[in-house]
Amino acid sequence: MAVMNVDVSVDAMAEALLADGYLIVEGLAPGLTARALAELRADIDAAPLGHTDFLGPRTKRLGGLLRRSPAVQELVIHPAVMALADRVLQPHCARYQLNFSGVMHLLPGAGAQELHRDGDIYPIRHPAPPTLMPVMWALTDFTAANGGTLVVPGSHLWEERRAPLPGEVLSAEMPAGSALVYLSGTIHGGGANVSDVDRTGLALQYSLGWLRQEENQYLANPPEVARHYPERLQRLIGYDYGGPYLGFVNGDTPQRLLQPEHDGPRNRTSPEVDALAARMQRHRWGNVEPVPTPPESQRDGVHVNTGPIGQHDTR
Ligand SMILES: O=C(O)CCC(=O)C(=O)O
Repeated sequence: MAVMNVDVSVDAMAEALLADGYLIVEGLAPGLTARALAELRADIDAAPLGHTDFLGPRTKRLGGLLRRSPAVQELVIHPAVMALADRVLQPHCARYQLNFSGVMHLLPGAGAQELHRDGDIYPIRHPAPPTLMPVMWALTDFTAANGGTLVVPGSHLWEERRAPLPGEVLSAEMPAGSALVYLSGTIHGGGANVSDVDRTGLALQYSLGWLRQEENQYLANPPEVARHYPERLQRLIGYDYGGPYLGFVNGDTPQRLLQPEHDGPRNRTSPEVDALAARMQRHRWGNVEPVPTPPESQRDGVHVNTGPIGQHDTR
């Protein structure tokens, strides 16, 4: 497994993450994860079990974590994670953002989750540039027996129909305080908990700032709540431009809503965001195939939808 300790340079970590599709950083923030677990404990105890096979009838889930736990707020903006997102997501956007915050708490007896790609929430075919960089923090030890996340190394580069062979699926074993970082295209899923202890994971995911967030961060953290967060966190959850002309409010930066004293220029973008956008890579959507123009004799003058229905693979 691509396991690294905190002494490894962020460049080396990012290189491994982009090559293998995942990375475990051992012992990244044990103090913070212990605090997060303590702060979330009562809410985890009260959280409902999943009502579908995918959500897991023996798995408790909890969202909207930032307002529940100051330690989670610190984990969201952990410097090593930000440095990885700078290398993985920033090349494809002007701003990256928090996409999702959630606890996945596997009780003994939880079955293995269906393997999947988190990037499939968007209609973009694989392989594709990363849209997401999910981070699974181990709030308790992750073992193969208690349901440590199952990961398929290299699957972010596979043709999308390729299914993993049993020998290609690894269990992300890591002590509490470690982080499993992976990509939108990496096949993964919760493992089966065949032990007699609970497994608690804290999923914090980041996405390109021009995409809709999976968890609605503005409703999870409305202005009266977000006003008390550090500015870095406010911007990361979306109280910022998502790119030039994306996400302004009243023709201005959302920061002015949270910080009445904000005195930047009133604008729908900013020079900084414009400069970052100028450097980002632009992609052609991989699944758009040009439809040939039909011969003149088949055109009726008004009917422009010429693509034969059923021609395209819809999975
Ligand atoms: O619980 C885990 O280890 C992974 C969960 C997951 O991938 C999901 O719920 O989408």
